[in-house]
Amino acid sequence: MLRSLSVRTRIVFAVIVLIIFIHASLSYTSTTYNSMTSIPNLVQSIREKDWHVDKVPDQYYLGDVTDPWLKEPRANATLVMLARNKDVKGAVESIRHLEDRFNHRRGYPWIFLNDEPFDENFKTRVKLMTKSEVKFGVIPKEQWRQPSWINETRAEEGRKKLKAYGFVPYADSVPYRNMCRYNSGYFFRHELLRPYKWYWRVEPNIDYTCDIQFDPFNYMQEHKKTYGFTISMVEYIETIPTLWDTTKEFIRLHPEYIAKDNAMKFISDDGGDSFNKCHFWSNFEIADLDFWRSPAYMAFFEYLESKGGFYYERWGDAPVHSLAAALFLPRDQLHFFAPIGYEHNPHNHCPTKSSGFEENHCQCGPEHSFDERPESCLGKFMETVGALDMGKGW
Ligand SMILES: Nc1nc2c(ncn2[C@@H]2O[C@H](COP(=O)(O)OP(=O)(O)OP(=O)(O)O)[C@@H](O)[C@H]2O)c(=O)[nH]1
Ligand SMILES: [Mg+2]
Repeated sequence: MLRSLSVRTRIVFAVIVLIIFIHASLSYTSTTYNSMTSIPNLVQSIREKDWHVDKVPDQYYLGDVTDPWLKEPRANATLVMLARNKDVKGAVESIRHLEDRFNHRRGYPWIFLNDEPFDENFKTRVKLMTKSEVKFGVIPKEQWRQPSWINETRAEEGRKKLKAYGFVPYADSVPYRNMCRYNSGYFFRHELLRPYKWYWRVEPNIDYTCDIQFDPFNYMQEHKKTYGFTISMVEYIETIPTLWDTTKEFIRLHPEYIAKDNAMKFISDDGGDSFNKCHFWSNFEIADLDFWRSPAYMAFFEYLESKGGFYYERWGDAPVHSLAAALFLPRDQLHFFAPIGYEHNPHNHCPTKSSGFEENHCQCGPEHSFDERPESCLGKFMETVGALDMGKGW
C-alpha cells in the first residue's frame, strides 16, 4: 500500500510517525514533559489564561472574580494597626487571618501606625499579605510622650504603686501609657485616617477564627450603629482608681453630652453612683471615627488629659472608650458582633451555634468562649440593650 503513495506523502507519513515516537518516548521518560503536554492540563492552562485576562487588573484581584460580594460597594473604611517594627511576625499573622477570613473578598485598605518609622522588613512583609492598598504612618512625637507638665515624681510613685500589686500588666511601663493615651485621644486624628469614617482596629498576634461572610462596616452603616465589639469584661480597677469620679465630674460639667437612652446600666449597677468595671475590650473595635471626633468625646478626652490619669494612674483606652460610648451614645448604637470569632490571647469570643459557628466554619471551641466566663460583661450588655437572645440578629 505504501508503495502506491507518492514520495512526498511517504516523507510526511514518516515524519508524523517519528513525532509520535518521540512524543511517546518523552512522555514515558519525563514526568515534566508528560504533565505539560497532557490534554487535560493543556485545557486547564488555557482556562487559567482566560481566568487571568486583564478584566481585573492584578492590584484589584481579590479572589474569585465571579464572587458577587466583590461588587457590593465598600464603606468609607480602613483597617488600622498600631505596631512596632519588632511586632512584624505577629502583625503578618493577624493580617493573614483577617485577609483569609474576610478582607480578600472586600479589599479594604490597611493603615499601619508606629511611633517611629517602619523599617523595610516590616513594610515588605506586610505588603506580601494583602492585595489591598497599604499605608504606613508615623505618629507625631508630641502625641507619644509623657507631657512636660506631668509631675514625674508623682507619675513614678504611681508606677511603683501599681507594680507593687504584682499582678497588673504593664504596671510600670511608660510606653504602654503612651499607647493607651494615643489610642484614647489621637489615633483618629492621624492624617492617614482623616479621609475615613469607619475603622476596624487590629492588633499583632490576634486571630479571626470564623469566616466573616458579611461586611461589618456596611452592617454598622445600615443599622445605624456607632461602636462594635466582640469581648467585654471587667477592668483591673487598680489601673483606674479615679477614672470614674473624674467621669462623674465631667458629666456634672457637661450634662448636655449625655445621651437620653444611654447605656449607663452597662457600666453601673446603681444608676451611676459607682462603676461596675465593665468595659469593651478595645483591641477589637469596629467603630465610627466621627464619634471620637465629636465635641462630646473631644471635650471628654481633654478633661481626662488635664487630670493626668494616663500617667499618674494607668488609664486604658478600653475603659475610656467604653465610658464614652456608654454615656454619649444611645444604647442601640452599640453593637455586639456575635458571629465574628475573635481571639486575643488569652481570651476569645467564639460564636454559638445560633450565631453562625457552623456556617462560618469556626475553628474556635465554643466551650472556651470568654462569653461563658464570670468576668464577661456580655450578660450585662444584653440586659442593657434589652436583648433576649444572642442569636444571629446580633
Ligand atoms: N508603635 C508602637 N505600638 C505599640 C507600642 N506598645 C504597644 N503598641 C501597640 O498597641 C497595641 C496594644 O498594645 P499591646 O501590647 O497589645 O497591649 P495589650 O493588648 O493591652 O496587651 P497584650 O496582652 O500584650 O496584647 C498593639 O497594636 C501594639 O502593637 C509601642 O511602644 N509602639
Ligand atoms: Mg494586645
